[in-house]
Amino acid sequence: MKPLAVGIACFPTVGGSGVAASQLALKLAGQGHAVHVFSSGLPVRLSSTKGACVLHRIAPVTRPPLENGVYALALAGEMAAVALRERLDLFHVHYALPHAASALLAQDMVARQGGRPPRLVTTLHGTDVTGIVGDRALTAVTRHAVLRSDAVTTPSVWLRHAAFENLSLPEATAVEVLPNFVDPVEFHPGEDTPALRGLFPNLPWEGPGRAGLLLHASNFRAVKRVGDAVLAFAQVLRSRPAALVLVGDGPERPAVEKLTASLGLTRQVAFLGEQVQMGPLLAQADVFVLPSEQESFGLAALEALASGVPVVATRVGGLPEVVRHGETGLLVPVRDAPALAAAVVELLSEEARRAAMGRAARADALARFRPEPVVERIEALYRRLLAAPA
Ligand code: GMT
Repeated sequence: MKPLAVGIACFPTVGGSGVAASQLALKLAGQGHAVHVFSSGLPVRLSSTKGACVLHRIAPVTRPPLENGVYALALAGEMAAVALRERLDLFHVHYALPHAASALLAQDMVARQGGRPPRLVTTLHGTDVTGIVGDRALTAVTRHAVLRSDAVTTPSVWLRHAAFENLSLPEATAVEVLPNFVDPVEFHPGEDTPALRGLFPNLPWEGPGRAGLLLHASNFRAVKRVGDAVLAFAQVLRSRPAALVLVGDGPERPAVEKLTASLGLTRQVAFLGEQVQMGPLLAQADVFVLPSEQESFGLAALEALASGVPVVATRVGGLPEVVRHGETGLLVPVRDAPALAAAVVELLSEEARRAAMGRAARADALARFRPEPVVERIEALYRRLLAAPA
């Protein structure tokens, strides 16, 4: 079949939508499609795979009086220019705003210049739908962009419902659930590399009653409730020796560091900052903790599962679609550090059960979230749109 020319717009940061978009870009490029990525920087997960996709970096506009909010327009201009030059078949944008609005403008520009406007696929990711509630203007623009898209997808059934509700979409709107996926080669159970444990040389890492290694990774936004992981960890320490590794960076990090210090835990908690290679880190953990207030899917949790690590997460959003309670991890109420701690202690205390859950986690991640079937469905969606009359 004829290779496609696809333009993918996404954020470059470590947030889940940028990761999902980068993984898709690489898979599509690997199948021979021409993939153009539009972003304000090099998306982290694309950094080690130079050349597979063409990056169109949208520079910030700093010229007065245009420095405020013109990114979306600069993005539209570049998307239109590339679409005309490279004859793009589709735009696939990740995270509704500003990307879908920019794509609509780019489509219009292409048509005005006599080109064939690329079809528009919008993938909603989470806070683009849940974080704008109460903001009438942004809700209206998101709704418009969704209704004008040729296809709309969400990574979970939960987010599909939320999109209908929050954006007041007509019942007939086609929104397809296409889950995020995980690369089982990049994320796999590790040989027993002790690097992370080496950060805590005074803990007993061997024998019965050995210490447990907890890991959390996120963009440290308020919605992640990273402080709950620290509060729960303090309670875990009352039952067993353990260490907590926090990966990522973001607005809440100073507050979480302050909380850690105020609890006297600086020697048992390590802040690693942003990391590109998550696979080898995850594989060393005993339990992955995700205390989020909201999570449309929880890609970080899926990466932990694929690494053979059971997940203790909150029972919110799409997380129950990813983590099977009692089989691949444990789900607890949100804002409940004691429940989080009890679930972690339960897993750390029952070594054989935790190991069995880790195996089940890997098997389930491979059974339900392998890249190939999802990428096949995305490609089929693209071809369906291109076959339909414009
Ligand atoms: O807010 C974030 O966590 C970042 C956000 C993003 O779009 O960058 O993540 C969302 O998309 C991910 C990929 O689909 C999902 O795994 C996350 O659950 C989702 N985050 C939220 O819904 C809070």
